[in-house]
Amino acid sequence: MNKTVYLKFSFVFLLGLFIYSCYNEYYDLPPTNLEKENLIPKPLSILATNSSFILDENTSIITPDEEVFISAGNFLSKKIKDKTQLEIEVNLEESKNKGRKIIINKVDKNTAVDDESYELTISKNSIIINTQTAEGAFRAIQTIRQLIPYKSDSPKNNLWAIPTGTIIDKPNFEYRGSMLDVARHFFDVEDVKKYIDIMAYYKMNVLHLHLTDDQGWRIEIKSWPELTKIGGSTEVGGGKGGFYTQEQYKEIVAYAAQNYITIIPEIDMPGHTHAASTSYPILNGKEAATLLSSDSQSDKKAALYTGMKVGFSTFDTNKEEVYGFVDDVIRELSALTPGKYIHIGGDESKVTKQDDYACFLGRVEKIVAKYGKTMIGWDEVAKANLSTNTIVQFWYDKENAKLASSKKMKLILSPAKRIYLDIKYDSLSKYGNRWIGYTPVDSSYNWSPEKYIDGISKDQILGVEAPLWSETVSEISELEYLAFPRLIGVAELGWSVEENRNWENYKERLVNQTPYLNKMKINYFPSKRVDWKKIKAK
Ligand code: TNX
Repeated sequence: MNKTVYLKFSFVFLLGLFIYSCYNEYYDLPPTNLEKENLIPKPLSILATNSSFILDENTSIITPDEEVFISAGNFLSKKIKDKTQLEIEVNLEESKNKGRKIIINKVDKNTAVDDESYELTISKNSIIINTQTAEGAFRAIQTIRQLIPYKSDSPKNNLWAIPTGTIIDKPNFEYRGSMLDVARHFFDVEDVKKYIDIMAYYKMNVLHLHLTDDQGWRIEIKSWPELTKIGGSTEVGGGKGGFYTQEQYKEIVAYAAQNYITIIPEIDMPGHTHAASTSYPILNGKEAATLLSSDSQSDKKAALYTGMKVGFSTFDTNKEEVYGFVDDVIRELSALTPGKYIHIGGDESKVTKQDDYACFLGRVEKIVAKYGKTMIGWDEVAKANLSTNTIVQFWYDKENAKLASSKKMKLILSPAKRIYLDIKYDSLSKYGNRWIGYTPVDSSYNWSPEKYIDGISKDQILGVEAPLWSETVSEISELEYLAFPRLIGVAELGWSVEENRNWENYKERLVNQTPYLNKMKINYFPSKRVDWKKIKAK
């Protein structure tokens, strides 16, 4: 062999070795198992094919040429950047022929298939989302986000291995919600947005805002300005309170919509209305009499309520002005709310006569319908004579739930015993209410909405919602302490079918949420019922 041939041979050999070692870096990753990933909520079905899709700087995202799909692609690209620092292009012409692809593929509409369902096929060279809607793509994107490890599989090459296989997924219930009580203590737009981010990550799709109560009125109503000027000026404990301007409320609605979450506003009536009646004494003649002789602003403010009792206030349901008021409020709120539901409360109206209560709700239901919306009320509304379209939110009295179902009304399940996020975990809980006992993390997860109330079958249940009443929490970190990790379990109760839910398996997946919870700076409660050291997440 002469020298040139030898040199050429060595060059080719070394080049080969170099290419092989690069490939090695790329392809010799340990086998994976998609079925064992820490996904929450658990998908309907998973089939693992045991190798890896490598996410790196050459990966790109391709979407259908429709604004909603492009936004979904941009959302994924942004979240990948936040987690890995990789800049992944969306629909860039030059990238079409190079690198691996994440493809959102719109399939033909089949009415038998849910809008939120998706099929995710991850192979070595591509990730394909098959879905009918951008909403389905958005849910699939949360699955992809959860599959990207927290640490790069090769920091040198900045690449991230995603396990291969196929996931077929759809929600167990169409309604998967949470509620924030911004009335007892006010939480600002940024706090609500953070809550929305986390809900979306776990595929929840409804955020109910409890906007009014005895202690505060939190939404600007232009035709009744004193509601926020007076009624929004304090909160439990006498803090400064606050309210959303209509612009701010719209900002929340729009942010939620980008995350495929519907906002449901609640105006609680005819009880829980002390703040409204203090702002406009006409709404309740009796309470007006208890005001100081003049009704100046400072006197009214002094008459606001900053305690934690319930059940002492009511509108005067026999006054025509009250219905004019309700009409104005529902009209303004409906115009700001694209979702189909308006919640009218209806709970704990202990000082409203039963006949007056029923008559009031019948009229309110018509007003809600007049503005094209469907009414939701807490379980007591089942006692009034309402239409079958009205939705009943079960929270306490199973008899009310049964009554509603006998009237063919649909139900949202929010059993206080299981998924009231404001209930203390145990006797050591720093915050929270305890009127119904304690709710540790396991008992919050370990129940079946499908079987919770005798005689109520799954088809009568719209879904589940976890309310968080805020009497005892005034800071977002305190609110988070109560909500997390319980809310994550509720997300699984809503999305995953009963056969796929299991506490032992769930708690392993839950501990592996800590990198996400830490990254989001969420002040979760480190319940001893879960072994937080068992973390495997890379
Ligand atoms: C009951 S739930 C209430 C709220 C309280 C909550 C405290 C419901 C419809 N009414 O007014 O804040 O308990 O857990």
